[in-house]
Amino acid sequence: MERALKVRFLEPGNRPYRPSPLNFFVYDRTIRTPGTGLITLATIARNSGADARVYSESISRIVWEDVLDADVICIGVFTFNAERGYELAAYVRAHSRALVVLGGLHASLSPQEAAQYADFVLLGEGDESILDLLAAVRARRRPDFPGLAWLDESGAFQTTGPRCPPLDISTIPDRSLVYRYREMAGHNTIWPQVHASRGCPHNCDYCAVVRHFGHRVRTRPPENVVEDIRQALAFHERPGRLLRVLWLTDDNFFADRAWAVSVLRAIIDSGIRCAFTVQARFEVGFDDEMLELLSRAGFTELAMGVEFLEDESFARYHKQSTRGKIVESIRNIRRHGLQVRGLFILGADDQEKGVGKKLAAFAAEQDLCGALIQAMYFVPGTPVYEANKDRLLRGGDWSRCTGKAVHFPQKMTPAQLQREVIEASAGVYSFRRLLHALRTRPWTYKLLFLGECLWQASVRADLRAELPELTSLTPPAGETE
Ligand code: B12
Ligand code: SF4
Repeated sequence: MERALKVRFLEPGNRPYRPSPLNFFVYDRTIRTPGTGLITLATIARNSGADARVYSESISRIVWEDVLDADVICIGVFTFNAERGYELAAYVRAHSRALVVLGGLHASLSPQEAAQYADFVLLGEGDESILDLLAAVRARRRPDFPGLAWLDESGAFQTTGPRCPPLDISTIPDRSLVYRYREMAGHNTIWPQVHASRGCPHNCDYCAVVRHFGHRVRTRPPENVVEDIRQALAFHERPGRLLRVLWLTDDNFFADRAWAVSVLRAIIDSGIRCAFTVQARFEVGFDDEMLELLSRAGFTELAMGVEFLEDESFARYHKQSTRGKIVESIRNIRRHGLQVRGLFILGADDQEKGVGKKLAAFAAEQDLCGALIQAMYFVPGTPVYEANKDRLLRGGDWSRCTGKAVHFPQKMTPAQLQREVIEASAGVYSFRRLLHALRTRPWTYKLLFLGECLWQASVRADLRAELPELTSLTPPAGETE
């Protein structure tokens, strides 16, 4: 009998995995939740008869003895882990005879760059193309289907062009395919995640997600989503877990309203009990029926893409929001008993010194339960990249795209921008706000806020350590500070 095709999937870390006491309270330093995308692809490969396994540097080291004799090695990269992904690809090419394939958001948006490190880049979502790839390898044919990119013998870039996004996205990721995931699943900083829809009808200038997944919203059947939720929760049920939580990781869960309602009803009917969180735009705050359903389904929090504080920035980056609408929306969401977390971007062209303090004041005024604060980053393929590609630090060191300053903004230096991120974080996660959270919030949110204070202290320490180096940078030619 012919041996099954051996396929190994690698998820690079921004920083590779390292056991550390920090892992117990800092969610993204040396451990993180493995992404569901690559696990979905491994599940599809396994279902097609391949011997498939995933190594995620979010939770373990890579066992090279198992990887290097594979037939195909697939590496998935976002921007923040692209440098490490290329490093892994180069290592594999030097030490293995496997076909090396790169894919994921960053590789798809920067195929010329990624093609230098792999035999092939697979563009877009891989749910269907992975099967075409494995079929070609099994038949010992050269892959030839839409959505491929590579460098030919002369080093010239070749591509078969983009590929239509898959319509059937209902494969439930088999998390047991990830090496050591089960052992790590008890960490409170690792959250069960389910991705229930893809695509967003909006067009914000800084958003790479919409360039990768497209404007057409594609959804999974509600009962399929519920089954995934059930499996994700069961998989993470481990001794030591303090919180029964789940993150619906969709970028715009409410984009297809009728579908969102049917998913929430299906969750309610299933009797599943856990604290859910999901990302949301401000519009949901004006939809009382939806907010009612969210509460009944067990949602405790909405993570809102607030992004900016000024109406000039919303207009400049084509984010269809205003500060007034956001404030009104947050008030109504709070009236329904849900917490609101703010997702913010600093470094817009209109922003200047002092914006960090303003952000912290906004979080206090709106009583946000937490915040993710990031300096703007610039992914090839986005309008902000085109407008700023000559203003990037170090010609685009992708590994810094974790919230650090990566460009020369119009009205600040990179060091000043990084200081504003530090100020904002220190203000949102101040001692006063901690006391307020301990006094007023439900116990889950007391615990979360405490954990997030520790996490943000570690983020600020990293940002501060870079300030002397950032201060020494000179602005692009023709500009003075
Ligand atoms: C869940 C999530 C997390 C989780 C898990 C991350 C993970 N490992 O995936 C956690 C909480 C850990 C996380 C952390 C961060 N995240 Co995050 N996260 C997400 C989120 C919301 C969903 C990811 C997901 O499940 N996607 C759905 C699946 C189906 O898509 P996928 O993984 O891309 O996989 C598909 C395709 O891309 C393709 N594919 C993928 N790999 C491969 C490989 C091959 C070979 C092939 C053929 C195809 C292929 O096929 C897959 C199936 O269709 C995304 C937004 C998004 N929509 O992706 C942001 C996102 C990935 N995060 C982002 C960021 C910035 C971060 C942080 C830096 C935030 C911060 N400041 O701390 C950190 C980084 C942590 C670190 N230091 O390493 C950005 C990345 C931007 C970029 N250009 O890289 C995103 C895109 C959000 C955004 N709005 O911009 N994140
Ligand atoms: S609404 Fe969110 S997901 Fe949609 S384009 Fe804007 S930032 Fe991207």
